[in-house]
Amino acid sequence: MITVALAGKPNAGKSTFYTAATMADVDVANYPFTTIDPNRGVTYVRTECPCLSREERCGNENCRAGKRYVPVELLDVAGLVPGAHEGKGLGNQFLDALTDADVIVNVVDAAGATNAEGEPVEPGTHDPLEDVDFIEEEMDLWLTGIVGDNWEGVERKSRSPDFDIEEALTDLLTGVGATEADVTAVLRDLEYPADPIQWTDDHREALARAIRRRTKPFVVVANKADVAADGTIDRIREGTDKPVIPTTADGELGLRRAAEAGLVAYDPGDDEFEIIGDVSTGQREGLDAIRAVMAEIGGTGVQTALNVAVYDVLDRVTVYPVQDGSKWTDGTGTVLPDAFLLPTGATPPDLAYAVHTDIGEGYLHAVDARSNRRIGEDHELTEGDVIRIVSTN
Ligand SMILES: Nc1nc2c(ncn2[C@@H]2O[C@H](COP(=O)(O)OP(=O)(O)OP(=O)(O)O)[C@@H](O)[C@H]2O)c(=O)[nH]1
Ligand SMILES: [Mg+2]
Repeated sequence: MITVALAGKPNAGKSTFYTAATMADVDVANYPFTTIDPNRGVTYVRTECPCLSREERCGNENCRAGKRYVPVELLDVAGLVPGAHEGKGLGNQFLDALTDADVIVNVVDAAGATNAEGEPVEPGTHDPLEDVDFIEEEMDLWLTGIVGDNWEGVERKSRSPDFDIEEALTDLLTGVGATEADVTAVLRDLEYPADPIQWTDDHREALARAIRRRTKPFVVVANKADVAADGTIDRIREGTDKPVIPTTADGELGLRRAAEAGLVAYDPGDDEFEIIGDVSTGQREGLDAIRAVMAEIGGTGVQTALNVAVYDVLDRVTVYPVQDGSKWTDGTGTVLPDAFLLPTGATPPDLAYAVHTDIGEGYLHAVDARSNRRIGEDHELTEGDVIRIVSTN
C-alpha cells in the first residue's frame, strides 16, 4: 500500500488531519509535541468509480454512489523543529519514522499562530513561509547523516574485485525506500570519484539530497485556512515550487463527526454538505462557519491534499482487476472488488504482478473489460481501467 506521511512543525494540525482522514482517535492539543509515538492508519484517495458508466452503482463497500475510495496508509509523526537532524526538539528518531513514506504532506500552520517550535503566539506574528522549507532541509541533512554513518561499509566493499558502486549504494539506501533504479538515476546526474575512499562530505551530501528529492516528494498543506490572514496562502504558493493545498483539518474533522452522528450529508472530498439532522443553534453556527471556509477554499482541502499527493505527485492511476469481464466481479460475485494504484505507464503484466506474483508469472494476456477487447502487453493502463487478466495460475 502507498504510505503518505504527515510531517511539519509541532502544533500545525497533523494529528487533526490524521484523525479526520482516518477517524481514529488520537491526541490533539494546542501545545507542541502532543504526538510522540507515530500513528499509523488507513485513509483513502477519492476517484470516480467505473460503475458510473453502467446502469447500476456497484455497491462495493468503498463506493458511495459512484465516489470510489481507494485505501492508502497514513502516518502521523511527532512535530519536527529546525535542527531535528542533530537531535533538537524530540530528536531525529522522528525523522526515522518517515523512512517508509512514499510521499510527504508538509503541514504548515497558515494562521501563523505558533512559532518555529510550535508554541502558541499571537496570531499573525509568525510568518508561515518560514515553516515551508525546513522539513525538506532536515530530511536532507538526516539522510546525509545516514550516508556518512554507513560509508565505511561502502569503502570496505570497494576492496572486493567485483565491487559495483550502484549495488553498494542501493544496499545502503534501500532502508530509506530507494531502489536500484533510483540510485542509477541519481548517479547519472552526479559527478563523483569512482573510488568511494575519495568521496568527500560534499559528494555524500549531494547524493543524499538527490535521493531524498527522488524518493520523498512533497506537497504542502496550508492548514488552519479558516483563521489564516488574507493573502497568506498566496504568499505560501509564491514561496515554493511544491503544490500548495489550503485546508481546514479541524473543519473536516467536524464534518466527519457530524456525518457519523447523522447530522449532515457529506462524503469526504465533497465541496459542500447538507444539514439533515436536528442540530442545536451552536452546531448550526459551527457548521455555517465551516461552510463559509469551504466555499472560499473549495471544500475542506483534506481529500484534495491526499489526492494531489497520490495522483499528481506520485503520478498514479486507479486500475480495477476483475475475473468476470462482463459482470466486473471476482470469484465470489463482488463487483469491482479491488482497486490498485499503479504508477502511470504501468502495463497489464504490471497489474498482474500487483495482484499476485503467481498471476504475474502465469500471465497470458489481458482484456479491457469496458470494451471487451484484448490489450497488448505494452498497453499503458489509464485511470479507471477495468481489466480481466488471463493467467495460467
Ligand atoms: N483553527 C484551526 N485550528 C486547527 C486546525 N487544525 C488543527 N487545529 C488546532 O491546532 C492545534 C494543534 O493540533 P494537533 O493536530 O494536535 O497538531 P500536531 O501538528 O499534531 O501537533 P504535535 O503532535 O504537537 O506535533 C489543536 O488545538 C487543533 O485543534 C484547523 O484547521 N483550524
Ligand atoms: Mg500530533
